Amino acid sequence: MGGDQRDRRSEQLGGHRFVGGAQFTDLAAVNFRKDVLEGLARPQKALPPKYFYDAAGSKLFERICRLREYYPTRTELGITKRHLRDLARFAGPGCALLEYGSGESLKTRLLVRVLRPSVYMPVDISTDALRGAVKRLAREFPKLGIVAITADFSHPLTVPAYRGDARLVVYFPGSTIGNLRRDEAQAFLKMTRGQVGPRGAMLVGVDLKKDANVLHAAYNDAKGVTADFNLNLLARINRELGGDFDVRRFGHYAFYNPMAGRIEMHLVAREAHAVNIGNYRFSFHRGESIHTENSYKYSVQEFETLAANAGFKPAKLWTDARRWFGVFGLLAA
Ligand code: AVJ
Repeated sequence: MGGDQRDRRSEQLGGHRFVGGAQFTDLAAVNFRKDVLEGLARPQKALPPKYFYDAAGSKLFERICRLREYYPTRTELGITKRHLRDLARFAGPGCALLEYGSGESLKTRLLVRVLRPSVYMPVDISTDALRGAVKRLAREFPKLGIVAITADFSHPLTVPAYRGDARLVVYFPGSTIGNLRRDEAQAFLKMTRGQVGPRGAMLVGVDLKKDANVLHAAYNDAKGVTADFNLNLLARINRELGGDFDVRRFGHYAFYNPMAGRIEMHLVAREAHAVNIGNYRFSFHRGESIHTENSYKYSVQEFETLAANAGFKPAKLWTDARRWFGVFGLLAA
């Protein structure tokens, strides 16, 4: 490809394109490009995990959730089924239910059936995942008002004014909060506390600390689905930003860091080489990693302290017999 052609191609792929003499800008694509270029320029190369979830990544994540080794989804679903009435009572019938990172929304369908919220507002970074989930939900609950929002929960969101004076309850299942550092998680809880107001509440699913071997297996499954999920991030950069990553030159590496209390996922270069993204070039040493995800694990005590510091009263805890996963019921303090 000539230099000229490549420049034009990277311009189109960077989130801007020219159609009929007008410039069209896709802000999500612009942000993706900016975050990737910034992340790969750091001494410890890093990519934000929110970019895992394009259509292919969302499918791979759904496969992860069904893996024998990946206990969180199954465990949280079990807790939710077992305590459905109690969870609904805690949220209060007729509440406005705002869900972050709704994804497939299997647990939500169960909760909605019993809770009967006045309005359901799912927020997800993946429009594809959101569309699928909303379609199923609308079919099952034809009278339920649904306001779906494509957004990234790391930035404050203005809650749509559709809820009247219904109590606002934020539902944040799936241990998605684990992707945030502890300080970010506290800031997120504080922001949510501000959103729900003095009568509001929050239901949040949190993966709990446990035997490191159980954690290790969950992020190093035998079928390699987690590896494919991790590597898809590079393939996505190739597809959407015109990168030339050779995914075979990277290996999936995940481990539990007990000091930090988190699983870390990395993509490790198998050999020294360079990668181009548009006009940018990034070189890798043999064994150099891109840090792609943190998944923080909490003790019950740690999470309750975090919630209390954010202005919530930790009022309820639903958990499984092994205490592997916790669903915390938080009330505005
Ligand atoms: C969606 C963030 C909860 O941390 O377990 C699964 C993502 N990464 N396997 C997690 C994930 C690798 C997942 N969360």
